[in-house]
Amino acid sequence: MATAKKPPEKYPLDNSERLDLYRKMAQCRVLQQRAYDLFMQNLVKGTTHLGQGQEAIAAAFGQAMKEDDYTFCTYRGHNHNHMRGVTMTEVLGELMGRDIGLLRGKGGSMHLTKVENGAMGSYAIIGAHLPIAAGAAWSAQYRGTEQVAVCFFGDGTTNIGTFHEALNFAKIWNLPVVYVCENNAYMEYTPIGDVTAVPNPAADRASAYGLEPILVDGNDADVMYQTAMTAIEKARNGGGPTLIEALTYRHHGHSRADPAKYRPEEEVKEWMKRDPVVNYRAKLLTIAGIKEADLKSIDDDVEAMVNEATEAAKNSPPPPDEIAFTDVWADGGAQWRN
Ligand SMILES: Cc1ncc(C[n+]2csc(CCOP(=O)(O)OP(=O)(O)O)c2C)c(N)n1
Ligand SMILES: [Mg+2]
Repeated sequence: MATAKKPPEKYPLDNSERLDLYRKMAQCRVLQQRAYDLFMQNLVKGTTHLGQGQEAIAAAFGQAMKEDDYTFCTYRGHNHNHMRGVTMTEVLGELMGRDIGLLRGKGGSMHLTKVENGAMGSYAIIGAHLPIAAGAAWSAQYRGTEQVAVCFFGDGTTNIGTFHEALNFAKIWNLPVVYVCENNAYMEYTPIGDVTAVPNPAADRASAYGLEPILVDGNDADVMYQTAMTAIEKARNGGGPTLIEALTYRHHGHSRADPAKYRPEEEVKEWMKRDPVVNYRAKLLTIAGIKEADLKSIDDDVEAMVNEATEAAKNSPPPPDEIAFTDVWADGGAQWRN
């Protein structure tokens, strides 16, 4: 059984980089919170899967990745897309079905994709994107571009066949890909431990694919940054794939339909004490040269950013008919059924 370890601090951050990492986490937090509020106001169409509590992982990778690297993520992917430069307006507009949205309001929460930014899709089919990420990494290897593919998925996904197939291919072809299992302890409503043969669903299986077991605190932004940099640099320098299991917790239910009553109160309380955003903010205040005013100014900026995005999304109309009926299966007629 693997145990969570702190990676060595090979990539030290200076104060401005630390503040940048905090800003990224704060952006993710307010974006998710605003998506929740808009859902409660009945302004979001369809469901949403939020990532409050898991921000350190998205933000640390956002900081560690280069502009032309690839991100593959799940339906819980607002933060991962935002960290690749998808704006808050594009995310909120999309959730609200507005023309200003990333996909002009036609994709919704679970399909955020911006290929020109390397945000290669949010996948709602569990495990679907793991082999696709291997394919993107293979393409980068073949073209010799030094791009790295990073693929985020949940603990439940480790019990799907594609997890095992993708890892095997990644290893035998020595692909520049980083697989990041965000172990938030639950797959929809089921504790992962109830349905999995090993305690750490990703790390305990790494050796089956010739990989080092890596189990880290996914709520510690500094740990996540060191882990991300180590894996990405290894991939970029021809060292092949890495599988990371990052321990974390989602603050809310699986999706907006889920009040999450199945989680023991004590467990929720314990994890709320390990809030990645609150704790990183507190940690930064203990570092020489960082002051409350620096953090407050970030908090204010981020609040202004999300307010502006909310207004822009609310003021945008739905897509016009000629857009609404293109790039969809039906094209307005029934011909496709024949
Ligand atoms: C192939 C497939 N089977 C089942 C589902 C239904 N489903 C949606 S989310 C989910 C749980 C996934 O849990 P996990 O991988 O831990 O991700 P998390 O939601 O916790 O981020 C399931 C079973 C699906 N989308 N795709
Ligand atoms: Mg999960």
